[in-house]
Amino acid sequence: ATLTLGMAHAQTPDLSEPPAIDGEMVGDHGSHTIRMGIGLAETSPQYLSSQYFADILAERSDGRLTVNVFPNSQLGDDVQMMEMMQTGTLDMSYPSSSPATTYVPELAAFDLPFLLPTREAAVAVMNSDVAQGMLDAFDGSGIKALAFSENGYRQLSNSVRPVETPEDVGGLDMGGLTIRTMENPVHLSIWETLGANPTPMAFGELFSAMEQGVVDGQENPWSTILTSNFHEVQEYGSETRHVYTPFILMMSERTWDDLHPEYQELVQEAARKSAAYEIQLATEYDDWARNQLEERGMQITRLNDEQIAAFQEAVQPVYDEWAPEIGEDLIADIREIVDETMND
Ligand code: TF8
Repeated sequence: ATLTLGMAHAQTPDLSEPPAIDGEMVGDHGSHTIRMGIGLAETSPQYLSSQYFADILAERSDGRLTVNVFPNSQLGDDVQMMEMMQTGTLDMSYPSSSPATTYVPELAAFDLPFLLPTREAAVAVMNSDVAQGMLDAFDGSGIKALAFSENGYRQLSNSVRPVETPEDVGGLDMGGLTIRTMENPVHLSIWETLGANPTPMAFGELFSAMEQGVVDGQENPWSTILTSNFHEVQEYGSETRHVYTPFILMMSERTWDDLHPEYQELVQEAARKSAAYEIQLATEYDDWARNQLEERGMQITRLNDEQIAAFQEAVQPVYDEWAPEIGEDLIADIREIVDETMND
């Protein structure tokens, strides 16, 4: 039992329980079974908060609204599952904002490196009217975007060498690292600018690509690296925190339109509550997962302010290239929200 308990504990920190489910029962407007596909493992904040979302719906509808959550990218990757929601063959998913820029280009603001210096600033932006405008911009696309939550600060990992500086990425005479990126043009630009060879790839293919040496490295939050067991094929980690990526909780518009308005209100309320809980879990996971990765033998380089500044300076051309495309005003609005949180 101890070993089992130990093994179970190995993949999750002592996480906060979700808030008690309160609120009125909704009326009887028929029964619905909702299929939801997500990318990450059952130990991830993404999965645990999705189960809380399901529990809220079940409890407040007296069991008439059932959500079945399928983890580990088993129903497809982020891009495929968004297409499946558009055509109505999947009811819900929880992709990163980065591959969703094909639907709402303004989301690419979140892919600008080092734009959100603290989690407080990132949460303030995700809770802002600017962010709500991005969610509303999905209307009519076949996807109803319900809420932002935290995928998190992205960290670089690789199987070749420790990375402390941009030169370690580009390799100079050693040749640039081949880094898997999400399917997002700003991320491609970041790693090209750093002298790497960026390779866009679906998350579900990443583990075997690293295992076979098709790519040298990838970048994701520590909790994803741990819960997806990337440490088994990645020796080196660098605490770059180069991008803060949100998740977006989404429902097919076909599924949404089939729901009675009272059910729609409950779905929206449950989305906001489960997204807030997900951010809490992601926060509790972050440093703990990094420490767990070190305990499992990953050599993690923490970067000091000067080393981070060197990366910030090295990726400035990404802003020069993408700010006009994304919108200087939008970026200014986001920076204003960030500044307000930093001045408190
Ligand atoms: C990535 C993303 C993914 C998440 C997950 C599939 O690197 O960070 O880990 O979107 O839901 O592709």
